[in-house]
Amino acid sequence: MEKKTKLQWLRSNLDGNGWLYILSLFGVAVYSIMQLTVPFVSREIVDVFLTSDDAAANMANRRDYFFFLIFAMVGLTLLRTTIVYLSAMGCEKVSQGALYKIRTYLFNKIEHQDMNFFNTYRTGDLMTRLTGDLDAIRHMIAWVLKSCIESIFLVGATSIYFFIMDWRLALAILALAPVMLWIIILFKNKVKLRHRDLREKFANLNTDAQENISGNRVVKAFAREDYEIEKFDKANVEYSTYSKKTAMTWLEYFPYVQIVAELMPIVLLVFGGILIINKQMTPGEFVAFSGLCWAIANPMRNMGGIVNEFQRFNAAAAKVMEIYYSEPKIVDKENAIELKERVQGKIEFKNVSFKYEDGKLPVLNDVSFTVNPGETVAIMGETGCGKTSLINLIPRFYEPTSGEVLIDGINVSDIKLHDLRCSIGLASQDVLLYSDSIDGNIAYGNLRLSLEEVMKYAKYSQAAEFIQKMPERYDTIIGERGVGLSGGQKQRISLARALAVAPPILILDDTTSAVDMETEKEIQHALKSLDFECTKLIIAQRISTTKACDKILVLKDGRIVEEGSHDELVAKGGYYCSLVKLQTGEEVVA
Ligand code: DGT
Ligand code: MG
Repeated sequence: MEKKTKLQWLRSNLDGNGWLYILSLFGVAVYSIMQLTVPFVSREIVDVFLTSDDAAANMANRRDYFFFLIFAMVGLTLLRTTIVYLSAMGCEKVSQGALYKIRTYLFNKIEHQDMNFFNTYRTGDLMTRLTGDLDAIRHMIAWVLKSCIESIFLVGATSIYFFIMDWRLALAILALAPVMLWIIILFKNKVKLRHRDLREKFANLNTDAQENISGNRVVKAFAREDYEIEKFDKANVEYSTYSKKTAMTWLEYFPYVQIVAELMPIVLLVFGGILIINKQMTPGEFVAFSGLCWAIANPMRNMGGIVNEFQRFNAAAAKVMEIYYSEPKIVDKENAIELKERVQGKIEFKNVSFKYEDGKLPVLNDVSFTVNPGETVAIMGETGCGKTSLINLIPRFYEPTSGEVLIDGINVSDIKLHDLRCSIGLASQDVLLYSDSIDGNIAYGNLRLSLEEVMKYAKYSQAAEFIQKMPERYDTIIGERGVGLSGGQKQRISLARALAVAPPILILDDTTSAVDMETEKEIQHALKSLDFECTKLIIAQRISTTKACDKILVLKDGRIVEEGSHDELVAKGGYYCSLVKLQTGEEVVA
């Protein structure tokens, strides 16, 4: 995708409301210029009906004109108010539309990112991009650009009007503008970096809060509340101090802006006075000048706020655009193969090596093995030897550094990601259940499932019994992150969820580690009599699980060091054999 500047990017996201926005900003320009109409009409009233030599005669003879001016003043004010209202409504509508569009797009982008993305970005930071940063962008459309146009047109129109009335006085007043502009530029440069840092501090604060809330159980377990409060307070103080510092930046410059603004009426009084004394200017013109002095001074004063918001937008847009233009590395190839029929379930690893992008050492080294359709294969090995990393390569959560992973003889990187992942039922090591009903959690991968079917899968995973005892059975809502269920219960629901898609390939990552031996035995038994064909790859630590498998792979430091059936490996007398002895208590092998 072609990369755009921040403003171009903003324009491209106006979501079909581009013309409404242009019209609204045109309205802003019009009502800004119209601010001059009241002083213009007042000047005419003062000149013709109050101060001229024949004011009394004019009032008597040109009464109609007098009333016309009064009505014009009222009418124009009403018209201006209407335009102000409509323009503000227009800008608000456009900004909300753009906010909705960008937010939807960003969420979509995040949903389709690969694992590396989630390893890189912290949740709190992503949340900041989806909330605070997006609000700064909405504010840009609804207020900042509008105020900018307002100021430019008001100053522009007033300057022209001043020049028409008296170029000498206009020049004297406007001579102060470049000074003001210079101060604003100095401020802009300084506040730019402050906003970037402030935004970072805010993201840190959000990350701290998010990690703490989701990790509240660990905090409680270690009674670390005070420590966490102190840590959060530190981040909070830092953000608050920086916020103040950023706000104060304008106050550093404001006195100078104020001095320049205050100089305007003085210049007007001195120069205007001289011109009136010399009869080079009418009192009406002087009234118009002094009545409009604010139209130059105020926008200049407001420029500080506008520049401030501009820089906030800059910092936020940079963060949002980073996600907006980010592309996942793991995507469908151009001519990716669609899996039209259910796969047979053959899995092959051919000389696969793998290293995490941010990791230093390779996790898998030249791993080769084959699992035939319908087979059950166990993967064993010490903690950290690379079991989870290995199975993560099958659904393409990561790509091998070298070698190939194949399903039914097709390289997984050639298969459409959606079809590939729909062919795999995965119960991962870290169980995450949604704050939804048990029914909803089990049917997550297949929402068309009837309650009867959900119950069938719950039976396979030995979850049916405890679910029946729950207050609302399958309608019971599971608390956040599965609070309210035991570890083993969560694992069984996660297993039911993986089974519920009736996948041709089932991958279980230590799924029964928290389940008692008796229940585990029943699960093993149930897995043998599933009512659909499926190849099973099971990571397990217990011999009771691996014993009946067709094949067992033993991993050590990312290499397969033993491969064979239970009996073959016992006969071999290696790591597996020592594990058997250790777990059955026959003999401890050193
Ligand atoms: P387990 O579950 O404790 O029995 O261990 P395994 O065998 O499932 O180990 P695994 O595959 O999770 O980790 C293998 C190595 O890779 C280990 O040294 C930790 C490292 N590792 C795991 N996940 C990541 C990751 O996301 N990024 C990086 N850089 N390293 C990782
Ligand atoms: Mg693991």
